[in-house]
Amino acid sequence: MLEPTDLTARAISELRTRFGTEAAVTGRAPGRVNLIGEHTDYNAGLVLPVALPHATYAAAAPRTDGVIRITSAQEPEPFTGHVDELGPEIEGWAAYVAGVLWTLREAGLVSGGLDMHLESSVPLGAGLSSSASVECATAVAALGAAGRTLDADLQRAIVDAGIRAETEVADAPTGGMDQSVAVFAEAGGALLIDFDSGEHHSVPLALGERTILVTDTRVKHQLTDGGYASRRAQCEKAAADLGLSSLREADLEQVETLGDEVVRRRARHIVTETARVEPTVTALGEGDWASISELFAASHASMRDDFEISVVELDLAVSTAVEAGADGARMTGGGFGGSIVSILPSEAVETVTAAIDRAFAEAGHNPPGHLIATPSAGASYTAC
Ligand code: GAF
Repeated sequence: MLEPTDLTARAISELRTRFGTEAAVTGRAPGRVNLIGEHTDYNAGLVLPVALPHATYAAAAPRTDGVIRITSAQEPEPFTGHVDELGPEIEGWAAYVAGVLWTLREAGLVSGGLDMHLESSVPLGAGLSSSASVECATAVAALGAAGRTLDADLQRAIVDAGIRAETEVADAPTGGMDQSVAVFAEAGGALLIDFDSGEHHSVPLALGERTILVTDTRVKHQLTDGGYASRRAQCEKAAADLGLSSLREADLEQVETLGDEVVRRRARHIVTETARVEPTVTALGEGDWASISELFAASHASMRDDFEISVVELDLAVSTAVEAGADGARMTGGGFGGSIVSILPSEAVETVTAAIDRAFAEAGHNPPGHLIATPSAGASYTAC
């Protein structure tokens, strides 16, 4: 099991070792697992993610000379720059950290330099939003170091800064779900976000003796490698062909009139997936596991067949989880690798994880990783 270790103390001591600096503030922002509503965010649709207990931790100290120095436990090269010289051309991993400092500076929210060190327990490339957790941990720590109070306006600004860093600096044309849940999630609930109205609220989960299990297939996924962007472009084409501003306004009858067969299937996924989100909220609130089983199965089939973002490892993990006793299982996140999410009786966790491990070994796949997704809180900072 991949444990959600609190890495605050390590971030503080690494900041001291690497820079000789005492932390003024520590920030934390979680990864996420999406329960349902996949690729619907950039189609003005609904999503239902949960914040993981696994998070990125940032320790930071402000500097008066404008210099920015950032290190990460997961990256060999430090980033060094000056706050007045940040721009959208920042490359590599620094796009997610220095990129956010640039977008925060553009928004007039930070103006000084800082030293920062990052640690993370969110698995990388697992479709669990490690990038957004890095962006939001960086932002919340930088804003804390700048003496800002984390109110609703500042939370919104962090989400926007993270989205801009990801889309304009890292060149990943993502939709905003990951940054929104990294900031707005409340412990114990899932976050229902409507990307048409911009509203979000925490919804209760009647989990009782049920567990949310995440299985990382260890097939690395990238949001910058073209597959994600091509799905987004096909959705935009479908909406344009139908004369709509987004697929949120489309119904199935309209979708079936689309001439291009591939574009039609992509649009069908978005319309059916959006329609599955509210019934999932109801079923989770009532502990209606039979409905979860059907909704998750339909969602996975739609991503596999209509949206074509699944891979054999994801399909195997899903079918094995269900055969071994999960109520429901589906791939989660951007796809082309990454993780599945299952909901299952807590007493079945060992049986299900062992069955997936065995199935992967028999198929010759790399061993998967498992974690328990206890619904956690969004980003915050603490003064040292
Ligand atoms: C990735 C993106 F970053 C999100 O915006 C979302 O589109 C998701 O894939 C798919 O639901 O995590």
